[in-house]
Amino acid sequence: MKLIFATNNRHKLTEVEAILGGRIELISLAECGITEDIPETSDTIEGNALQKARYVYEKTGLDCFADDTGLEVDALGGAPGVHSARYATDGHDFAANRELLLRNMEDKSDRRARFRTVIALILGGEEFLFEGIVEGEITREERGEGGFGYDPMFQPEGYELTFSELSPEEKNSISHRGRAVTALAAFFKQR
Ligand code: ITT
Repeated sequence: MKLIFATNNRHKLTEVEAILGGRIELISLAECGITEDIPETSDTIEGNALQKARYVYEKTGLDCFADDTGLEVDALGGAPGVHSARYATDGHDFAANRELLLRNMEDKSDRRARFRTVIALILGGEEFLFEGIVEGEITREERGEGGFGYDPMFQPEGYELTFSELSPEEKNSISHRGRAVTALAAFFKQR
């Protein structure tokens, strides 16, 4: 089956393709002629995922899904949360976002945090939501080269390595997005 994945983030596309392992053929936004930035103006992760999926469904009339992810840090009252992409600047400046987070965490001893992903699927006009969460902590410095976004400073619970230091397969097997996509795949298997 074919599904549009409503994302402009190529790292996400690669990750989700790897997790689905060819069971579902993903169509990118570029392939269906959507080149503009899709608005993400909701104040919740669920709301943004739905907003992105509805935008694409209204434009194409085709089955599609979008994911929205937030990094929720306990010592910062859940920030950056829904604002994770634009924490430091208006754009998606991963390095600037990490730098600001490290600075805001300098004097914090409570390092607990979690990544939360919500996938919104629109299938034949019907809407479905899937969630994936991974608990962990914010490290005191960046470590590793892999992944993207906040990966070099997020150490998942039970591991001594950051998401950037784990292999893509290891990250996908325990990550927020991995768990949400696994729930999505199980939903299709059941139908
Ligand atoms: P799209 O909306 O086009 O899908 P995006 O980059 O805006 O892409 P999100 O709004 O879902 O993606 O994610 C917000 C930010 O959270 C993102 O820019 C990254 O900085 C961070 N993020 C998301 N998933 C991540 C992951 O697996 N590892 C590290 N950081 C992640």
